[in-house]
Amino acid sequence: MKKITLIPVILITLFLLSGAVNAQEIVNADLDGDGCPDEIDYSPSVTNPDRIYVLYDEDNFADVAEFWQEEYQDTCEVELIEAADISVFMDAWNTLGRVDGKYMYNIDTVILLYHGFDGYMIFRDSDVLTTEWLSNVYYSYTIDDLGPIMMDTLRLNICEAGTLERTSLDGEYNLAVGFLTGPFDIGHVVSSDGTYNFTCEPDIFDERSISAVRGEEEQLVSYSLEGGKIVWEWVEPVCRIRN
Ligand SMILES: [Ca+2]
Ligand SMILES: [Ca+2]
Repeated sequence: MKKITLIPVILITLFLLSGAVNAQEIVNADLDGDGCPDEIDYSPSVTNPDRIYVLYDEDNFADVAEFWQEEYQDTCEVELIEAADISVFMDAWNTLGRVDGKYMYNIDTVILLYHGFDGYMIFRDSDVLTTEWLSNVYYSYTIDDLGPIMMDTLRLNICEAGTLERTSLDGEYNLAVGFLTGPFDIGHVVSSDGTYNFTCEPDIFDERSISAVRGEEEQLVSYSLEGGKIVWEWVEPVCRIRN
């Protein structure tokens, strides 16, 4: 009598277990292979279009933001986001690529236009965002306070954000390495070893220029991780000074 009642119980248990496995597979599924799991993908059956975001200090770099929009708008949709206040910046960062909390866009590139110095970037009212090793000195927020994000390239158009002296693994990271090794998934971080200089003449395109300058040399560096190790290489600026 007992055996007869056990059989359906075993069958139901097996059915539920197989259902649980299938449910797990469904949770992890990425139907369109765009890196966003179906459950958080706004359109799970459509590959998310690429988008470039420019987050910038509108008090100081509004013209530079327009330059970047013009530079890229023919190849990719570019969205400018005014974020001179650090609270606005953090809220914006945490929703990049998303609509109603779900991913609609693949983040190709994020460009940050801010004043900065060795190890931190500066916002309105002198708020700063730092790497962890400076947080006791200039405490405002650290990179690790930002939410997780996935992107191909992060461009830090910020002075001293990519100083080569700050690339060791002892924790005294520059901003670029801080972002690269932070709680994010970023392919490359392009930044400057020295002062980041942008001269911009709005009426004469040929005199617009972008360069990272230390003395006579341009010093743009691209950082990436290979097998957990930080590697870097010099890269050309998007456009050069034209005299
Ligand atoms: Ca997907
Ligand atoms: Ca999709």
